[in-house]
Formats: sequence, C-alpha cells, structure tokens
Amino acid sequence: MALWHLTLLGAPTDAGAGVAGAHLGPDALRGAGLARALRGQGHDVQDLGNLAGPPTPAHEARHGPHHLACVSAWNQAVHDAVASILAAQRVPVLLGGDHSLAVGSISAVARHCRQAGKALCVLWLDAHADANTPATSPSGNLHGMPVACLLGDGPAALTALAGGPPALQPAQLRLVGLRSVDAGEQCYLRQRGLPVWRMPEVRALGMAQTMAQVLRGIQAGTHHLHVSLDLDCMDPALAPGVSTPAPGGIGHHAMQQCMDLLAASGAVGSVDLVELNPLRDRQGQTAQLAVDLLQRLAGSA
Ligand code: 6HN
Ligand code: MN
Ligand code: MN
Ligand code: MN
Repeated sequence: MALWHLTLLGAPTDAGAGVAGAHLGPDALRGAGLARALRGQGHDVQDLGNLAGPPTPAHEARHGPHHLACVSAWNQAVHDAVASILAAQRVPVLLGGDHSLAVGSISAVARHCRQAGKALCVLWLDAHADANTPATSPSGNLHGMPVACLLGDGPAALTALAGGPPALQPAQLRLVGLRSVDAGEQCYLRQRGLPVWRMPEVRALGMAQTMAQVLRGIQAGTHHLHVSLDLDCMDPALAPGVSTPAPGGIGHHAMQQCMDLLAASGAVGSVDLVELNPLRDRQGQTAQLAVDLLQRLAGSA
C-alpha cells in the first residue's frame, strides 16, 4: 500500500443543510484523533486547520435555494484551497461541513485532472442522490443539489466554479448506497443516465461485487478517483451523527470492505468526508467510525 501525502482541510459550515450542527464536524473529527490515526499508519499528514467563511444566516430566503450567497462563499474558499493542495501534489481530504461543499472541492479536482490529463471518476457514497435543482428541490437546501450543480444544472454561482464546461459528465459519477431519492431526482437520474447502485442492489450484489462494478475500468496512473463520502450512507443505527438520517443503510463490515477495496485500487486522489453532525452523535461514535473508515481508505503504508 502506498504512502499518502495528505492534507486535511476543514470547512466548518452547515449553510447547505436544513439542520444545524455540521459546522462542528471538522473539529469533532480532529477530536476523534484523525491526524494521529493516519500518522500512526505511516502517512504524511498536514492539517491546514479550518477555512474562514460567513456564518449561516438565521433566516431562509423566501424564494430560491437557502443561503446561496453563504454557500457560494464557502465553496469558493474550498475550491481555491483544494486547488493549491492538488498543485502541491498532495491528497486533499475535505472535512465538512455539509455536502454542498463537494461542488467546490470536485470543481477544483476536475480542473486539476483536465490540466494533468487524468481521467476523473467520482464515487458518491450517500443515502441521497443530491441531484435536486432549485426547481425540483422539496427543501431548498443546497446540500441536496451538489450532483446536479457538478453536472452544470444549478445556480450559476456554484456551476461557474468549474471554470467553463460542467465539472462532470454523468458517466464519470457512481452513486452508491441510495435509498432516499425525491421524485424530481428520480427523473433527473434517469434523464441524465447516472450510474446508480441503490441499497437493495448493493445488498443483493454484496459489497465486493458492487465495488467490482463501480471500479471497472478505473486504473491507478491513468485515473483519479475522488471519493465523496457522506456519512449518512451508513445505517443510522451505526452512524447516528448526521443531519438527514435514512434507515436501511450500509452496515459496518460492508463499509469497511468498501474502503479496503478503494484503497487497493490505488486510484484515490482526493476525498470529501462530510455531513458529520456532532449535535446528533452519540458519544462520538460517528466521528470515531469516520476516523476508522478514513484510515482504511488510506490503507496502511
Ligand atoms: N445530503 N433530498 C433531500 C433534499 O433536501 O434535497 C435531502 C438531501 C440530503 C443531502 O445528505 O447531503
Ligand atoms: Mn438555514
Ligand atoms: Mn450527500
Ligand atoms: Mn446524504
């Protein structure tokens, strides 16, 4: 297993979520010993601390996506920081924060891959599709929209972060673990032809077979695999510390297996670790689990 030169970057905001608390995620992950655990495995770990950004406004906008200006400011900061980490040849690990931040991080990764001539694939581990647009969203919350934004469908302030063409094409995405998909998202997934492995399928195939399908054609060297890990992909009995829990998620063993198979691919080049909500956690068990999963994802050096 290769040694990772990884850089932790905190983005303490919950502006994209409808529930408060994800802004406490980065420090909870640090408190659970994230850097120490990774260093203990031999990895080179740098921690840039937390980015600064605007506080979450107390009131929702009456029309349109909630807190768009605030979410855009955070995403611009994330984009710029992730771009410099990648330019320094390191693996950025974005500590969220809510999942809207993936627009900034993945837009930076997409630009980097275009310049480096690498093929980008994004694994989206989530209970949700995060593929609403402002027109279909039942909540107005931007953490339900990053997939559509990355495909070019969303508020211009967010889609523009990719710097011209959309950050991603549908075939570059793989959505795994879904079980809470809104009606508008169903249509969108079908229309755009997004590759999806819903929970019933993951259970029927088993994680090994699921990941064999997900990773087909992805090779270390030619490919850059970005892992966007929304902690609500796991079963909430196991990982209660999230803002939008959905029952029937991925179990402990399957999740560990998933991380081990990703590590073995050798293709992982960037990570989002998002949606930890310490206000909803029980004795830090979700934070601890997240540390364990990231350790496995990085593999032992
Ligand atoms: N997440 N589909 C719901 C919505 O409000 O659009 C939930 C989104 C959850 C987003 O967990 O990252
Ligand atoms: Mn709000
Ligand atoms: Mn998500
Ligand atoms: Mn989710």
